[in-house]
Amino acid sequence: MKIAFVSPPLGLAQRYGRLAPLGSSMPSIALLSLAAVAKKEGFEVLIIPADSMGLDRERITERISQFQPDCLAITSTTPAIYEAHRLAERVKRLNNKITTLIGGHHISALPRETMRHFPGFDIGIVNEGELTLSELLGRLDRKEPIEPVKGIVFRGDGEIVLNDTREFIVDLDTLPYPAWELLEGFPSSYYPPFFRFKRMPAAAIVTSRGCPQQCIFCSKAVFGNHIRFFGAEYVFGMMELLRNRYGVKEILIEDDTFLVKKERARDICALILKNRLDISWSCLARVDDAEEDILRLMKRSGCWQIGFGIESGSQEVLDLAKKNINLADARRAMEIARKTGISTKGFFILGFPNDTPATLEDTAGFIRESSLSDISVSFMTPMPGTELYSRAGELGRFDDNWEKMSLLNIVFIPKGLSREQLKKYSRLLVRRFYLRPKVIFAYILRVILNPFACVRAVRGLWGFLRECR
Ligand code: B12
Ligand code: SF4
Repeated sequence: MKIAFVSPPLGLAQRYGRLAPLGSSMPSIALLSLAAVAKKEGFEVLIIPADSMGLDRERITERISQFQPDCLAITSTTPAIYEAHRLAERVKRLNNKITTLIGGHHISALPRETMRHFPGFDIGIVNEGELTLSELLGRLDRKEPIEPVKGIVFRGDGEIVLNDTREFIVDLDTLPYPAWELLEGFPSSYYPPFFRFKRMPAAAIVTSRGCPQQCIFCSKAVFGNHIRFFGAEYVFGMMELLRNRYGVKEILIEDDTFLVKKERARDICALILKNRLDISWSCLARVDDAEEDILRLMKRSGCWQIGFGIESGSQEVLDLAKKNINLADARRAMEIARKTGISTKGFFILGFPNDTPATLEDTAGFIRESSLSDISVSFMTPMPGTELYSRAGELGRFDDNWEKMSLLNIVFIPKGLSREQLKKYSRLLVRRFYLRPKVIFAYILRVILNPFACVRAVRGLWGFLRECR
């Protein structure tokens, strides 16, 4: 049996708006992991990372008609779900016998609604995918009924059937490494977001799944409320393979929060140092996990940037969002990073349910006084799979339009604010942070030292200036 794994053609402009030249074209980690499992099971596999390769529906269908798969396996977030469905319908028109599978955060958050809304999907895979996919493909291949497969949603006799949830994988190290060997043009054809790399080529990995925190704006649909880890040896093995076989020099660790288990992080750094693996890397962490000794070790092993989800400069806002951090922790984490020579990127959100002009001023003030090297500002988006999704209508004006939920559009306006105010503060924050001599100088220096960033910097500058207006 042949399976084509595809990410929907959600272009950079749809994801990043005017800042498209600064966006990311990294291939989906989910598809790489799932394709590796299908390949191990003996299936013939093709990966089409359409969003990363900038392919439109027509060019994807061309590739699909050449490959002639039995199954089309699509991954999708919420904003990509309409594109995912357009693709599924198009492929069905091409050959009605192709079984279309859909997995990822959106179907996991809203299994029945999604199947009802999108008739072009035959089977939805809910939550973690590898074990379910492997059982499902086996059954489809042997032409056995799929009804007993846990973790799927499908069309029964005129009704949508949602099966029992599948248990999570107990030992993540039993999974094969992501199937980078199946990616056309890997690694040189794929690039990370602007300034999330020091060197090229780059690759993204995950070294854990899930997060034990309960922030009301973060989707828990796939990995639930707990965290599981790949072992340090497994993680180092992936890094070594990327460096030695593919020449990757930059690794983006895309875990929700890399430093939860510090002993493991220490072991990973120790393995990099012991084996003198020449890589630069970055990760995301919670501010309350930042400690000086581990950050020093990370720096020595090649870590140059940590992204912190600080979200707001108002403690009341953080408390209502169940972020479970305080602003003193955030300041302390930035100070430790500065001392250890690791650059920091802060993620902020505007439009929390209790945000007001005063709390947005607090956020602007916090950012301006911080030692952050970079920021990312987005609008509060109550995504399916988050606690906020079901309550958003009571807490403000909520446009439950999945296609618009890219974090760049305003879909939620809390009671204390207006759309104009949110837009105004978004521009103000960015302007106040970036249009400062020290930040401009640091950016010019980074572009000069980073030739890969030059062209994108020039192309992105115009969009950036229009964003600031
Ligand atoms: C890394 C990352 C990115 C990277 C992606 C890099 C890459 N190409 O992989 C970048 C920065 C580009 C990105 C962009 C966006 N992201 Co993002 N991202 C993540 C993050 C942190 C990790 C994703 C990941 O790789 N996980 C590891 C893999 C293995 O897990 P997975 O993707 O869930 O896949 C598993 C299952 O879902 C399932 N599965 C998935 N697809 C399929 C398909 C089939 C056929 C099957 C059988 C199973 C299956 O099996 C997989 C393995 O178990 C998650 C948070 C998280 N913890 O998941 C957010 C997350 C996925 N992103 C999110 C969002 C909102 C976005 C953006 C809209 C934001 C933006 N404007 O930039 C865009 C949308 C991009 C798109 N094309 O749709 C939300 C999605 C919420 C939702 N309801 O959809 C998340 C969950 C963050 C959050 N906590 O709220 N993102
Ligand atoms: S926002 Fe960060 S800390 Fe909060 S639940 Fe999501 S990953 Fe965990």
